[in-house]
Amino acid sequence: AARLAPEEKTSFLRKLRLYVIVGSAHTAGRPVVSVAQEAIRGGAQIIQLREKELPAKAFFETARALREVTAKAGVPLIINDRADIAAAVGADGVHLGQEDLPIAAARRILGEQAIIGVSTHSVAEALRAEKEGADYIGFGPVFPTRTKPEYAAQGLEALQKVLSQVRLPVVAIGGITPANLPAVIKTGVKRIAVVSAVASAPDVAASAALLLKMLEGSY
Ligand code: TZP
Ligand code: MG
Repeated sequence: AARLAPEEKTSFLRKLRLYVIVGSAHTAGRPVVSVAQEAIRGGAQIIQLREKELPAKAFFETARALREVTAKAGVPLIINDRADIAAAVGADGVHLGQEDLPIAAARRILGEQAIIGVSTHSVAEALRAEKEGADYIGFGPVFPTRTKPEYAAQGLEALQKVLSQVRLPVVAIGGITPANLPAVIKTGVKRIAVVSAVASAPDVAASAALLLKMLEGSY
């Protein structure tokens, strides 16, 4: 299972820099598990499995395989949307959208030690997630992205506003690439999550390594 001990959770999230999201829609036809392994080799510090189309059975099977490789690597695994699948594979936590289970309900399934993240798209949503007991918030899309085309880009100023009002660890997400990362870092944000910039890249490990290096230069 390789779950983080309760006292490790907060410090892990504070130190987190590079959050990589994988899913079968975003790995350019390559197996999700091998893409995740490459991302970890490059420096991904946490892996999220995001499957929006797979039936529960196939989602579960991928999650179970990812749990094995992430546990071996000592990298936490987060499951998108599905607290039940997270519990069933012994994942470290769940990432909830605004239409998913409430945080308290997910905690009843996963326990106090679970990492619960919430997707937010405005300052108000970010503050609400903090009040409701999230461990971190994702904020975005910072830039327009084909990975989540139904959401309007929030921009760097909104990100800055969230950073100034929220005490939880904030993870910037949406359209982030090595080209625009310097501008993202200038807002003061320490953590980013990416899908395509790593999972769809020709060289997954090298792409993760470059992003991590840029983030670490930002202390
Ligand atoms: N939430 C906000 S933007 C986004 C999610 C899941 C997609 C990020 O994908 P990419 O490919 O890194 O832009
Ligand atoms: Mg969701």
